[in-house]
Amino acid sequence: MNVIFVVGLAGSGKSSLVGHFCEWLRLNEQNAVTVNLDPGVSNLPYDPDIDVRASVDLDEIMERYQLGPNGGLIVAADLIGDNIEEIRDGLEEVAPDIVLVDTPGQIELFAFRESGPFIVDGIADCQKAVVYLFDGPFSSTPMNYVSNTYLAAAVYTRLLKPQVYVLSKADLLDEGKLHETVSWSEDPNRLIEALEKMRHSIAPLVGRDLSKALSRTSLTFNLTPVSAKEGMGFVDLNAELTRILTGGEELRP
Ligand SMILES: Nc1nc2c(ncn2[C@@H]2O[C@H](COP(=O)(O)OP(=O)(O)O)[C@@H](O)[C@H]2O)c(=O)[nH]1
Ligand SMILES: [Mg+2]
Repeated sequence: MNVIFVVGLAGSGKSSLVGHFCEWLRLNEQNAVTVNLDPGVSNLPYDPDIDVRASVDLDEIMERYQLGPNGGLIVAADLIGDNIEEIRDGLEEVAPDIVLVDTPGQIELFAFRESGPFIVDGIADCQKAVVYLFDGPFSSTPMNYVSNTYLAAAVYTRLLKPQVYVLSKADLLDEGKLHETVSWSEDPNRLIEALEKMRHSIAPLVGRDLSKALSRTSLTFNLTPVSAKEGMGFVDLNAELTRILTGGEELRP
């Protein structure tokens, strides 16, 4: 069994990717299942095989602790850790080859609370990977790209699992933008060039220093364009995951 956690900023397309990629895997005769770990979601674009909402009820938490939606989501995220045994047992029973895990809408509720790494460790004893989503339209400006790269690095320091990087919603980018954004992940000099073209007084300086730091720490990676909506890029994503899960890759971002 391989467990793949899909992580990214709120709205970056995690749930859509989990749903459509799972369908694609099944069409390709893979034994894949989905797990929803978002206690706050009301409408999912797929029907999860295992759903944390069965054991963590956001409305009930808000009522019991007299919390608003934000406080409720924080308590709910922490409670997922307490329910990890149930999810673990569910997975052992189904025994799939691939588990796609949809994580809570807000990235900090998963990656930056104690429960996140605890869930990653406790969900199963097997190979695990993280798919980190760079929201396509958001990440196609150089400054947003830089900040998202740092966030991806921060997620890595928290979860310590090999990461695969996806440029999501690729259907919303024209071909030029798409190639340019992907080129920044391959060559920090391209990113520095793009930052220098910006007409802002401080942003290019800050961005340039940050991107130089990125290149010094070898934070270059493959950014795989994917559109969950159009089913584009799944072959490449699958190849990246296979490479990282079976290739004995070094654990580095
Ligand atoms: N055009 C386009 N829209 C997408 C794609 N993936 C997600 N979306 C839209 O982006 C919004 C957020 O998606 P969702 O999967 O809920 O993001 P999450 O908050 O990260 O789980 C929704 O309106 C989706 O329909 C995609 O590949 N293409
Ligand atoms: Mg979601």
